[in-house]
Amino acid sequence: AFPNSKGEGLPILRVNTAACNALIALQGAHLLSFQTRNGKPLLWVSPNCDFTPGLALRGGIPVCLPWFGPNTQDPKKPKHGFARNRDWQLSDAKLQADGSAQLVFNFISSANELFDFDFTAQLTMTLGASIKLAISIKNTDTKPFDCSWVLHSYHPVESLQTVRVQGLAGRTYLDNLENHAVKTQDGDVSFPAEVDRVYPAIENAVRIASKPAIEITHNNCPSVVVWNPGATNAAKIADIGAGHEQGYICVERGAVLAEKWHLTAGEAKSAAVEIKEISAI
Ligand code: TA6
Repeated sequence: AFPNSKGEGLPILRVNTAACNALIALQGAHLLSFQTRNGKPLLWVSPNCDFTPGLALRGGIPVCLPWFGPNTQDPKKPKHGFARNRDWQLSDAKLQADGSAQLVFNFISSANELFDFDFTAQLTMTLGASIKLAISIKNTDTKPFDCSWVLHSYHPVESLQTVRVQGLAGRTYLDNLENHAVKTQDGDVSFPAEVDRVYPAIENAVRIASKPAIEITHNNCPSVVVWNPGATNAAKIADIGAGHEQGYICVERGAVLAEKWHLTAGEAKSAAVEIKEISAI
């Protein structure tokens, strides 16, 4: 368990194989760290992350669902849904023939005051030469619902001044800092100040040009979200803290805003992301 300042512990699974090392919190099926044997860490966790059970963890890959961002119907509901704050069940863990570890996590949610529908979610992590996350969400209710979600990954960067996100140049984005104003991305994404953007309809891979250099590929995740809070906001966010915005950027894949999923009664949809270290770009 990872203790917090009050000595309360959050249960953590440790994966140690010939291929990689990883840490996973059962809360949220939350991959906190990942590194191949000869590679660099691909995920960032805040030095001020609060490991109090039930609180969102700052870093790694939070799974945000059944909605992304503020709840559009009720701003009093928690941001990014509630799956990241609750325990998931580990239903299977095995070593595969290629040496990768595969873990399957399930989340079963009954209609509640936050979301009035029964649903289940499954996250399959395959950890070997890369991080592979496969997610499926099933409507187990008798009524249809809409849901939005992201795999909200935090990646370490060598320098916030020089890092670039490639694969989005010329694309349209919604600027969360200007009430979703529609803009066009001029060149690769850079981080001179706070950045909080949703790029819809991105089929291609995106790459983080830094050390490590990282490539993120996907299947069925149309939206890309890019976020860094900038210096002023980071200082105000307790579990980030002054200066720590320099250490990471979030490059997230999922289905948000107009690209949210509509699930009819009994329907399931799935998607996948692969995150891997690539040679310097
Ligand atoms: O994905 C970007 C974002 O929605 C930003 O607006 C930013 O606030 C971030 O997520 C973190 O949200 P959190 O609720 O984890 O503090």
